[in-house]
Amino acid sequence: MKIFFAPEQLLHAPLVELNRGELGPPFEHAGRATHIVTALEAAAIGAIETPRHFPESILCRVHDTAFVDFLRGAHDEWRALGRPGDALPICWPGRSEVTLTPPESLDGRLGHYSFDVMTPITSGSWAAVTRGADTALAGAAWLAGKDGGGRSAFSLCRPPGHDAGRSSYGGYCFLNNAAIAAQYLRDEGAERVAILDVDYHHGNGTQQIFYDRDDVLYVSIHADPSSDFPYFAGYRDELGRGAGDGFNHNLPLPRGTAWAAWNEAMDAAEGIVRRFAPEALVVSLGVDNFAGDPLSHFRFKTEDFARMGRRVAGIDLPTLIVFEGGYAVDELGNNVVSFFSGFEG
Ligand code: SP5
Ligand code: ZN
Repeated sequence: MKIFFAPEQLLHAPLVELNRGELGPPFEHAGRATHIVTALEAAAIGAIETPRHFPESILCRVHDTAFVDFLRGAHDEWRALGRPGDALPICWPGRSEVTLTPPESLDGRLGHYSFDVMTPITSGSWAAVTRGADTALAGAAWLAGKDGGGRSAFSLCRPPGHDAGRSSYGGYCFLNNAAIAAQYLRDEGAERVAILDVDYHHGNGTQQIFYDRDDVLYVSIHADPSSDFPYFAGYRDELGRGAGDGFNHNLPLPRGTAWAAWNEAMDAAEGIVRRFAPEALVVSLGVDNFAGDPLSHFRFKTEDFARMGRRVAGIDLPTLIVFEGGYAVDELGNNVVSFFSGFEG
């Protein structure tokens, strides 16, 4: 397996996360990535390559330029105001007072661009997330035959990306790595690209970015948003809009779901992907379906990720796997290695 990982991704290091009304240690931390790197090396899944740098303008193929500018400067602005620690939002527009214009105040813009309080902007966030995008792009370039090339790659991205929208961040995500990679594959000549999202959570950002389009299919299997984050998107009746009508598919499952029921949803997802006849597949891989995950409520065992990997390989397309969520830190490496043992097996 061709694996890409940029160590600068460790520079995003949130100090705290608000959980159940208390500030505690963040669930999304750099140790997630280092555990996976160690496990991939020990299992000899493949050599880990540092991605090259891609032009920043590529980010704006799926993200709003003003949003990208905001992310780049937000923590410097925060410090210039004499504030300590991480940049966090304090208020959001109410439903009746939505404005499309970002306010001048930094606090106004933090509320304008974010959708939750659990995604702090830290001093190293910009370096980390741009190198995360490079990590995804290097995998896409590998599939496109730009830098050598092959039929599959793993982009070990961290922090994750699938909750980040065209001009919104949240769910621990800032730049949408999978969307950036899918758009790159389109720009390099793939007529149709499918994104299959198997993270426990719905990828509301990816859905939003491609919601009006018929050239990038989004299919997601995830926890029912009526019980789980991101709560406000990921329902079965969200099927796309305009030209994109019929090119977005959500397969929500109840808490407690184990392999068998998930596997049945995967039958449906695979059918949707196959009917679309894409030239490439981007997989948003979260391993937060794991029974021991502290944020999640599915019942996957470590060996179920090998089954998941085998199902993904069975779709039989050029496939880029982009890492998303998974918070049971001590088991993350085993679960990712299990996925690749099935994918390559
Ligand atoms: C990429 C990804 O996996 N994003 C998901 C972000 C989920 N945010 C956490 C939701 C809040 C869960 N409540 C915590 C319960 C802890 N016992
Ligand atoms: Zn997740």
